[in-house]
Amino acid sequence: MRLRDFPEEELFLQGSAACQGCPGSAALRVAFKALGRETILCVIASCTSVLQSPFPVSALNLPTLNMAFATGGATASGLTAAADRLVARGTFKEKPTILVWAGDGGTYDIGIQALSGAAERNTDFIYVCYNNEAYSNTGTQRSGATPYAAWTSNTTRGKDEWRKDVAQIMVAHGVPYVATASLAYPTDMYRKFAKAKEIKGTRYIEIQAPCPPGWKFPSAHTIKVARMAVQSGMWMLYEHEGGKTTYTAGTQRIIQGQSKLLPVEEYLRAQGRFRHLFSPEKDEERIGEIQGRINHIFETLQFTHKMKEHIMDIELAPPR
Ligand SMILES: Cc1ncc(C[n+]2csc(CCOP(=O)(O)OP(=O)(O)O)c2C)c(N)n1
Ligand SMILES: [Mg+2]
Repeated sequence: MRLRDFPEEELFLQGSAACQGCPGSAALRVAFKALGRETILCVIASCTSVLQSPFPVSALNLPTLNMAFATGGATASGLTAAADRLVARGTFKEKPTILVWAGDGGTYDIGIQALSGAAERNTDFIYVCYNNEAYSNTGTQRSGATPYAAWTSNTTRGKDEWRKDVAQIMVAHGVPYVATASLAYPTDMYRKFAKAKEIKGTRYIEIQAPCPPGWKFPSAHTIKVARMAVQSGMWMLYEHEGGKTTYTAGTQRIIQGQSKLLPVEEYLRAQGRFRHLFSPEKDEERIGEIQGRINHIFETLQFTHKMKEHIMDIELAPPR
C-alpha cells in the first residue's frame, strides 16, 4: 500500500480543535482510513476528548462514545457484546469494528486494569494507545510512558525512572495481535490497522505521538521527530502475532544492517524536554545511559538476525 492508494474518504474531518502539528489527529486520520466507516469509536479522557471539538460539532465522523479514564477495556467489552447480540438478532448485517482510542496516561497507568481484563478474556476489539509520553491534555505531567530523563511539569530535572513497556505487557497476555507504529511510517501504520481489522480477539496498537507543546519542538517538526525516534532506536516498530515478533520499516532496516542507528543525542537535542541534558553543561552520564540501553538492544537483535541468516545458509546449502 502506497500513500496515494489510501482511501480518499476522510472520517477525521477538518476543523478540529487540535494544536498545530498534533500527532493524535494525524494518527486518527490514518487509522480511520484503514478501518473504514463500519467502526464504533470509544474515546478515553485525553487530548482526543478535546480535539474532537466542542459539542454540537465534531471532527470525528464515526459513532463515538466519550468515556471515563479507567474504562477502555470495560467499555469495549460491553460494546462488543452488544454488537454480537445485534448481529445474532439480524439488526446488524456484519459486526462493526470496536475501537478504543486512549492516551498513554489512560493506558499505562489508569486504564491498564480494565485493558488487562479485556485482553485476558480476548475481548473482540482494537485498543489503540497513542503515546505522547505524558498527560498532555492537563499540562504535560509524567506518566508510566515518559522516557528516562525527560522533563515534564512534575519531573523538572528529568524523570528518574525508565518507562514501562505496555506493548510487551500485551504480548505477555498472549493476545492475537500487538503492533507498534510511527507517524513517520504511515504506510506501515496503515498496513497494521488494516491487518488488525481482519483479526478476531484483542488487538493492541501503540503509536508514538510526538507532542509539539509537551516535548517542546516546533509544530512543523512532528514527523521529523517521529522519524528520528525510530532512526535512533528510541521507538521500535514491530508486530507480534502467533508467538512471533517481526520488526518492520525503519527498525527492520537497522537490524538488517541497511541503515545505521542515529546517535540518540540528535533525537534528544531536537526536543526542549531534554534541554537540561545539554545546558548549562552536557550530561554525558545520562545521555550515555540512554545510548547504552539502545546499543544493547540493537546489538542483541542484530546478532540474532545474523545467526538466523547463518542457520538459513546451512539449511539451504545443497547436499554434497
Ligand atoms: C479520573 C480522572 N482523573 C483526571 C482527569 C483529568 N484528565 C483528563 S485528560 C487527562 C490527561 C490524559 O493523559 P493521556 O491519557 O496521556 O492523554 P493525553 O492528554 O496525553 O492525550 C487528565 C489527567 C479525568 N478526566 N478523569
Ligand atoms: Mg498522553
